[in-house]
Amino acid sequence: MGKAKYSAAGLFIRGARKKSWPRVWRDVEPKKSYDVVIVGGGIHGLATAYYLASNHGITNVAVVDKAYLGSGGSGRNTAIVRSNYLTPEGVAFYDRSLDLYNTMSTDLNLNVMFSERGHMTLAHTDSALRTMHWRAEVNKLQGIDSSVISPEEVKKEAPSLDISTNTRYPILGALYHPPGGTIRHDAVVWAYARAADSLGVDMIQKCEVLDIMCEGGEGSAADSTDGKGAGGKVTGVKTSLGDIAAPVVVNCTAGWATNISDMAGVKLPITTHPLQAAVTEPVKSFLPTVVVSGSLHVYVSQTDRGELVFGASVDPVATYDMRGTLAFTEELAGHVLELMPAISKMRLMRQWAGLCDMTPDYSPVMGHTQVEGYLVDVGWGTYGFKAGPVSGEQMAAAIATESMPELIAPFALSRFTEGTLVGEKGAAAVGH
Ligand code: PYC
Repeated sequence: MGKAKYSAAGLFIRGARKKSWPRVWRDVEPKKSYDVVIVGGGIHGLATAYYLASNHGITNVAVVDKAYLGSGGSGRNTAIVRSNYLTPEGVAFYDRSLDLYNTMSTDLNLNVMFSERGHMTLAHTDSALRTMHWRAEVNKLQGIDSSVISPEEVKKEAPSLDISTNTRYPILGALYHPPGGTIRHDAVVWAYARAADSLGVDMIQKCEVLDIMCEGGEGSAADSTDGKGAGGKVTGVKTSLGDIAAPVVVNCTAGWATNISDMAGVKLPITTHPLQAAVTEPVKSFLPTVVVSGSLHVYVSQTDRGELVFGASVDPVATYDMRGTLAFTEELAGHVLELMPAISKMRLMRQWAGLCDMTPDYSPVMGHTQVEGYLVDVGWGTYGFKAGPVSGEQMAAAIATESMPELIAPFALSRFTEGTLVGEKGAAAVGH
């Protein structure tokens, strides 16, 4: 039998002796110019860079991040994937992402631990049940495996749930979506970063964008109605590591999407709210599926290590503050115990928050803008992780072909002035 590259003892000795680990991607200084600069080193930015290089042969690309790769929403989400949305546009888009996630481990040669364990959204009221039926019908028409199931079937999928009728929020049924599940989110960051690096993309960490350089703009770009070019043309970015020239700059940030976009003179209809999450101590596996309760503002899944990962609604106040609050912990505990009274003795180990950029219709803003060469992939609200692969694939196509691919055309910024919103609030995991 061949010798493993790293035995457990070898790993320990390497750690103890502080031997240097081989780098998974290069540590580079920024060049003076690139064909494309991507702002934001999360899954969206890295995926865009990877698909630019792999699908379109555009490799003179830099991804810049003011912190480290995956330090924003990519490392803070609750790792849930699904495609059971409410609009045909949303379903088609997120389903393509699920396809890409399905083959990612082999495509990128790194195990992203996709656990296709099913996703169940509980209905506690007649109106919630009606929305679940609506979603199931939209889903089925698009060929998505999604249906409404009874409380008894809910119990079969998740035996720890209390389906008795004498509770404050009895379970009346659920939208069940077998292709949904969880994925190791850090692994997705590493997989895209390593693959992009191997194709020649530069990833530059601790490089903060201070301004977006443009030329030829007239008045305010936000006033323009006919789109591209009215606000001028991008020429590059000013960063904490110096100026970088580029004819194309892509905003793939979350949390700071509006601040970055303001630098290009493109106003976005986004407010930023923190979303808190928490994790328990590990216990023996007992929750085989992802469970979501909109009315109780909670979603939960059990990791392969046995911890329960919980998320909730976004905090009600727009802020960039990412401190955890006691109010969140208390509400979460109360709601979780209504669903699963048996876990009352489990200890919560950690809580954290990420920033969610909320748009008026709960759909993202993607594609070209009024400023030539300035593109956005922003406004992900609470859906960013699910959409990472398809966003990267489609944004890369938008850049390479200078057009709007069909899958993302509905998410153009112009929909807010044209009145063609893509309303996905009804598909949010929990009420926000
Ligand atoms: O929409 O499924 C969802 C979700 C899970 C966590 C945040 N959003």
